[in-house]
Amino acid sequence: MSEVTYFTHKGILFPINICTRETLLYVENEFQLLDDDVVNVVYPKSGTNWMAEILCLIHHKGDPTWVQNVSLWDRTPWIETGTGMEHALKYPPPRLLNTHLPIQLFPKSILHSKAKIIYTARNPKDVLVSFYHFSKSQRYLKDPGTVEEFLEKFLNGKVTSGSWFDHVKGWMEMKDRANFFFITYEELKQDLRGSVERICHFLGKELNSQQIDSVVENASFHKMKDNKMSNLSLLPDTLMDHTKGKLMRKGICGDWKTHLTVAQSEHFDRVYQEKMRDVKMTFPWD
Ligand code: PPS
Repeated sequence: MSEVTYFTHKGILFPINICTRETLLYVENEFQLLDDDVVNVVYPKSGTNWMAEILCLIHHKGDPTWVQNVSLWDRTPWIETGTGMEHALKYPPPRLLNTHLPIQLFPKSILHSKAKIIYTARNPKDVLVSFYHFSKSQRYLKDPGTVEEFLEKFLNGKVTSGSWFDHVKGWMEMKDRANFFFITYEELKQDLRGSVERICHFLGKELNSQQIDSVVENASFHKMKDNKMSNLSLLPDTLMDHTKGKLMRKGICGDWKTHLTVAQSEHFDRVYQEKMRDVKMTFPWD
């Protein structure tokens, strides 16, 4: 296996094995968002696949046939990757698209599109822990080293998709737009049904009570963990070493408490307060 390498595009790290500068420039400057697109925007390890599954189930009014038979990456192409973009361009509308891009690299066509954006954020300490574990299994991500080493990289934005702080702050500039919906992983965990109802309302989708029940049931951690179309177990061995980790790891809030020392957590808090001091919002983890 060749050594994992990243390249820097406009200050953000991307894995060389799955992204190219050409695709990133194409996505930013040429890719046309359509008015009926729904874009799932998420910093890595914050609930991307979960929200994608929810959106797919809503799209089919709770019928799980699609999510049980078509892989998640075919249902919701990851637009900043070469294969994801190829797939997005062939996708019959209405499209469901995924991205981890920070706002400054997002398609400029959003400025004149009514495409709907759903942004999911998660407690960054849990993101860090999830990212740390996932990095061990993904062949296109560098080995994270120790928790201490990865913590420093994470706090300094020296991880793929860049700084968590910049990502969240950048996207929060959209929060008052009618075509933007903000939710947290913690809200999904606390009240999945209520969250699904709010998402349906935002999307203008009317699902009856049984259909909502089916979305909730089929997007549960256990259903997704057992669904090979959603749990990444079908990812080729060239991309993922399945012996070293799983996408559906724990799916809980607060796992950081079992990984970070008191000193690491306090250090994290200091950096968080400094970097987020100009943000006039409160989050469930504050
Ligand atoms: S990725 O690889 O960046 O796209 O990862 P992402 O999907 O954003 O995040 C993976 C984490 O989300 C958890 N997950 C879920 N939690 C609860 N319920 C459901 N249905 C669910 N689906 C995915 C997954 O377990 C990862 O979190 P950790 O903490 O590692 O378990």
